[in-house]
Amino acid sequence: MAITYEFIKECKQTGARLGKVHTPHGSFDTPVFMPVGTLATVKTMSPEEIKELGANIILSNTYHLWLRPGEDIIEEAGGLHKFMNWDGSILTDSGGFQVFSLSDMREITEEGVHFRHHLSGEKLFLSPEKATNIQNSLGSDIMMAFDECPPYPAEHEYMKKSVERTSRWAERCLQAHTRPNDQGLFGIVQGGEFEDLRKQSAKDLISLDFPGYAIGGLSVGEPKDVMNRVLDFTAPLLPKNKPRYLMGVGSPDSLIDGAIRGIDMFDCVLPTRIARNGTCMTSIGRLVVRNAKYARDYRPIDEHCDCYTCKNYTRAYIRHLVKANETFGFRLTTYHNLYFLVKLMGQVREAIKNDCLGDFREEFFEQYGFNKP
Ligand code: PRF
Ligand code: ZN
Repeated sequence: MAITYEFIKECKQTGARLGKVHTPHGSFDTPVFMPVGTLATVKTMSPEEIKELGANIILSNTYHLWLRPGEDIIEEAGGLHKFMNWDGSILTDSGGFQVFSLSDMREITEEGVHFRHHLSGEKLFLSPEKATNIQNSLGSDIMMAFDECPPYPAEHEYMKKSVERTSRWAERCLQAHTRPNDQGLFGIVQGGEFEDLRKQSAKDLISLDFPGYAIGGLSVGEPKDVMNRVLDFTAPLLPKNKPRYLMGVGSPDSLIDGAIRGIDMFDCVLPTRIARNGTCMTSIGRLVVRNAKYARDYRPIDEHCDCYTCKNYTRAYIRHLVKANETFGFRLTTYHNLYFLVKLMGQVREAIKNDCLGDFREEFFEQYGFNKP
């Protein structure tokens, strides 16, 4: 099997899982945060910098790479790893979610999704087979099944039809998959906020025996307590000997609360996206470095951070760069935010090892300001 999960231990205080995932491009410790490199680059960062800040797996997108430069070019270059000079692990999302969040005028049929390109207006079609073929051409270590992620809130009746179709699509993805020996295909559990549908979705997908499972359809506008409640009843449905991935979640509080509910993998554009408008994650909450109050502040972004940015540059300097739209400013804030989340996950793993993730959560939330009413 291309992807294997090594379970190490459970935190006695919370039930969070410590583990390791092995892929053809190396291993990573879990729970893990995966930086997002949509267009075969983590915006502003070199692969060497991504490695240096501690990430061993990144995420990229089928939808975007299919539209440009086209998967044929990437395949011809020797695959996505070689194309972008990244020798760590890569997970590609299937395009399912991007079609629903980015494109115009969608029509969903049993066969797949017809839609128009959000910029050019060009007519496009994506199906389970097509999404799988593209990911086989890209050569990612972990591929995702082509799913439907309905908006929140959705009616139970619609969601049931959608979940059943997503299960049939998952089977078609498995059938179309040509490289099961060096690429692992994960199934995606949908079902919105409905316990019966999450159960049905998990059961359908587990019977297909994927090497890993994702929970999709969350962080789509629902309140945090709804997400946590859905995780409470969904994560325990999944096999203990396979990795569990919560898609599109990356705020520090949700990473900790997800790990506590048994999630092993996370990704999100949040740290890199907010970095590019000058917002930094710190141990005491978000810092908007653009603010006038930092104009003469010669301290680092985060006084408790030992990243390259914080060791060498001040808030005043970074504020100046960001306000002047200087690329180097965005590189510095991006580096810091990714370092912050990668380090946070290291702390989460250490707390699981020591059976004290509940205590760590309390302390972190207190510091970060989440406990304020
Ligand atoms: N499905 C897929 N990708 C996703 C999601 C999903 O439901 C989400 C939901 N937060 C993010 N990315 N394929
Ligand atoms: Zn830093």
